[in-house]
Amino acid sequence: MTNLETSMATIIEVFQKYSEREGDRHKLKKSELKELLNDELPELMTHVKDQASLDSLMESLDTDGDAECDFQEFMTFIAMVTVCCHEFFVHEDE
Ligand SMILES: [Ca+2]
Ligand SMILES: [Ca+2]
Repeated sequence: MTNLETSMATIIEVFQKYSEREGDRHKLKKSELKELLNDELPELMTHVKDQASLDSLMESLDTDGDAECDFQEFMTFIAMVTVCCHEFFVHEDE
């Protein structure tokens, strides 16, 4: 597989690893989302310290309002975070 293909497969794998822990196997409930962020994005989680920040993050990700984060909602989040990372590197070069 190419690097990009591997990256896409990895994102799916990571999502599933957490989404299948409880309740709906294909969606992240808030506690699963929290575990995913803690374990996989610890750097980002230093900015989401309290429950209120996690609540509002979940709320902003949950566009269909079912109180869970499905794969599409998760991808929107990953895309957003990745774009922010990219911008950081773009400005680094200036
Ligand atoms: Ca789940
Ligand atoms: Ca949702």
